[in-house]
Amino acid sequence: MASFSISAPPSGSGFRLTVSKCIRSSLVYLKSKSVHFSDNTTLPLSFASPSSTPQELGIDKKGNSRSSFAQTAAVKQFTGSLTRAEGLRFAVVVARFNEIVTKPLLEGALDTFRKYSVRDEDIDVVWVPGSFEIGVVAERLGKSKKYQAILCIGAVIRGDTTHYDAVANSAASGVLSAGINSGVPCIFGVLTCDNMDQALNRAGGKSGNKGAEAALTAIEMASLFEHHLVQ
Ligand code: INI
Repeated sequence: MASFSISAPPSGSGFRLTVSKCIRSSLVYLKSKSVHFSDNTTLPLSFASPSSTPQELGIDKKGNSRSSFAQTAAVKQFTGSLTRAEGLRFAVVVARFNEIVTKPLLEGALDTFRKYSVRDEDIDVVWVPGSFEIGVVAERLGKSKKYQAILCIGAVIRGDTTHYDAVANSAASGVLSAGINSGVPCIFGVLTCDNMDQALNRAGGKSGNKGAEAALTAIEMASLFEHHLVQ
């Protein structure tokens, strides 16, 4: 715990307060208290809030701050929950291009929604020709305000032409714009891979299923917006 010591300077005209262990955060709020000395003088002092434990301040047993942002009881923190998904509505926009990859990504996403108590009737799936078309549809769905999050699924696989970069970049900026313009979280579940092997590995193969992971992100963001942020 941080400790303080007080000593009278030679002149007796004031006191010096020494913080013997350093609290690095400037977010430690001080409250008034007083200290009594053997010569009957009383010095009003300021300390951290009495309820501020080292843990609350993010300080470990050696007195070091865990992060540069010490937490205080006064700071509210919000995070979406994965356990309050029932009743949330989702749209999934999925590209038909490279369907051998996007279908298992979609299945992974739907399995995850079910596992986290999202009802089938609260999920709409919209198919589009390729990843390039995802953004415009996601934005329309977002603006409908029927859904708490839009999950976007596609697979862009590098070929011999620069088409890959154009499609991959357009898909990413399209999904980003859709979220910003509609005010509804639009989740980027579009794989951008060097080859088909890599893509299949990420669609239920040895690297997991990125569709399932993106569905978790969708639930967390939907919950954050629905339960904590003013629409
Ligand atoms: N669409 C994809 O989703 N993935 C790709 O890898 C891809 N490549 O490589 O061409 C692709 N192209 C189609 C594109 O998304 C559009 O549907 C098309 O350009 C028409 O606008």
